[in-house]
Amino acid sequence: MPRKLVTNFKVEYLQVLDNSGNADEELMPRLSSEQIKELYELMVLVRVFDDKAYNLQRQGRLGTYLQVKGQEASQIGSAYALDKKDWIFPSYRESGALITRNHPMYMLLLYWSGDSRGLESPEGLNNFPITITVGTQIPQGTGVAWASKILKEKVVTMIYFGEGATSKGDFHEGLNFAGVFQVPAVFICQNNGFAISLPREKQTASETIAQKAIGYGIKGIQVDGNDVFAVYKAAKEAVDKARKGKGPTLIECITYRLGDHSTADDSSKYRPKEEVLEWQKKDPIGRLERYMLKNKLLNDKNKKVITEKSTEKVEKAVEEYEKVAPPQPEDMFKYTYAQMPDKLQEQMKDLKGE
Ligand SMILES: Cc1ncc(C[n+]2csc(CCOP(=O)(O)OP(=O)(O)O)c2C)c(N)n1
Repeated sequence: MPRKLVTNFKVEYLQVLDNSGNADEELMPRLSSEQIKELYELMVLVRVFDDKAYNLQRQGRLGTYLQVKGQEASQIGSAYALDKKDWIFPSYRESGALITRNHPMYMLLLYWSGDSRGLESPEGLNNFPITITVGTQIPQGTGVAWASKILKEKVVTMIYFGEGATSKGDFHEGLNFAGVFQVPAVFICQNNGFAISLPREKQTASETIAQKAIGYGIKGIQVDGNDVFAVYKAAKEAVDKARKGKGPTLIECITYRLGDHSTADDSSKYRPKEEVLEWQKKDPIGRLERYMLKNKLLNDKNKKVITEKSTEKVEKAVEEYEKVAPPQPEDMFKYTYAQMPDKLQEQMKDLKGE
């Protein structure tokens, strides 16, 4: 069948809240004052958690950690648009999305100490485990979304990844499949400027990540990823559309990683200090604060209380994490085979001194 060649396309860009904290009332998503406060509290909690996890690693109390810092609006604004029964597929940088989805903070710390028990999603929470292998969660999440469609569950799957992951085959396979089978998935690409030290410009020759959706017959949209209202609005529309059986969406959140790639990285080696300082001025939390102060949703007193409460919650999580007894050494033999091969049985006996 002959197809019409599309020679002209436009990628929509959405910003609701400017950096001075002024919202475009026409574009403002439907959010109550309570919901705006909840978004703010989540953003502060995630920032406090993130800073604490980083410091714990520096003190030798955590194995490794990948900071969210700067990307809170992208993660919290998107996860906030989901219902409890929906699924998320996070990468390693998604503490913000996971905390929004009620994954216990002490378990996140446990995971980053190298203990896989920290990834067990508590009963009733549809959070898939963190994926370290770049991009593999994209086709997996697409498959879960397809299953929801087959089962007519009206459940949406939100899949998180960075712009670097879009260079992997997994991204293209996942989006192609999602487009062909019109699965209820929302793809959240956090374009934070870098894949470790590789800048976005060297990652892909395409002008935007969002336009890649067009090749798969999917809607693609770019949003200001440091604007929690824009992210929430785009995500809510995409989630509602997916739930109605109207297909997937790719959302490119333009944001910036304010910290290093990981606790094993030194980003001053590959990006100028001035660039980081420029993005610090666009901090998503400060932007929401300015909006809330102007609209009398926040004052200096309750701002202080919110930070104190977050610190208390995080300190409690650290205490709980440090109380967890280490796993049994023989666990390392247990979960690969249904029936343990003789060699492994021998090694396990050795370990136990039998
Ligand atoms: C398959 C695979 N290749 C390489 C790596 C090493 N690695 C870890 S993170 C990363 C960069 C990913 O960048 P991006 O997708 O933009 O996400 P970001 O870290 O910026 O959130 C790479 C190459 C990996 N974990 N998995």
